[in-house]
Amino acid sequence: MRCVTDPTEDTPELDRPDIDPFEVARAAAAVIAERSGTDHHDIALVLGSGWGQTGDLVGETVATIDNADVPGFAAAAVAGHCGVMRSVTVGDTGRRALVFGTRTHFYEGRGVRAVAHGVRTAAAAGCSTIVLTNGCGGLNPAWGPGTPVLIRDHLNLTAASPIEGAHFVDLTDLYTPRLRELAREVDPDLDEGVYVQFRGPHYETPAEVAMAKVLGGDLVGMSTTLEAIAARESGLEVLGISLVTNLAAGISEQALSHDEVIEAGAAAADRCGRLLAQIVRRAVA
Ligand code: 8IG
Repeated sequence: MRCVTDPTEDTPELDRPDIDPFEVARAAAAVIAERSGTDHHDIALVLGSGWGQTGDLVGETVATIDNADVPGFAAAAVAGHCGVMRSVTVGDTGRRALVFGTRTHFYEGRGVRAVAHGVRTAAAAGCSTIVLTNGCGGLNPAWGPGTPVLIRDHLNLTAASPIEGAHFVDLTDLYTPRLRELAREVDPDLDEGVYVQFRGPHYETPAEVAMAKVLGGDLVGMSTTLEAIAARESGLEVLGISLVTNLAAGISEQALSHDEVIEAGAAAADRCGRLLAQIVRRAVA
């Protein structure tokens, strides 16, 4: 595995002004096509915290590709662990899913292009739908650790956008209503909420969580909104699902025990895995 990249390289490739991020995404898609034996993927999944194992139920893995082998995915800023992406069959539908085992977070400091690169690569690989998952804090005390929640809308508090130039993308139905309905057909108990992306990497103060609540937020995390915006810019339909792994700061009277979170996470893996597999199957049907 060529996962360790050169930390002395001071400008991450994607960030250079002479680079076209969409061209790098096309180059990435070409590598994926070569390694996976198909130039067309139908749906992409980004697996966030707590979702790592859930991709396995989608179908058979046809190819596993080191991120470091794919243009734009090798991080100059972060040495070491790099993750993989997989090409997976979707049940017996004949469709193919591109499953990203990791994502680049805005707080990593590699810039918005690196954050959006997976999404743009998915679009270049032919995907028309992307499922963005994450682990997050919950503001609703009824959502215990291990509760999956559909993202209905978001508040992007990063003060950044993945879009460059005067390109005014409509975000009215960013999280496609049809895909949310489909998810609720699979699991009628799924609640919906507004996801608030903070820059991180620190968690929120209780006052910031209270602010998020006043603003209409239900979930707090450090990912997803910039990716969702980039996805819409690229013409993808977006489904967002959060896994509440902890109550947000100040919501619970006491800090949750780690054991409780682990337990809830393990119990949720099964539900989330089946949920994701069935959603993906229906989404490509
Ligand atoms: I897991 O409580 C997870 N990720 N911002 N706040 C933010 N991100 C998170 C949290 C949380 N829990």
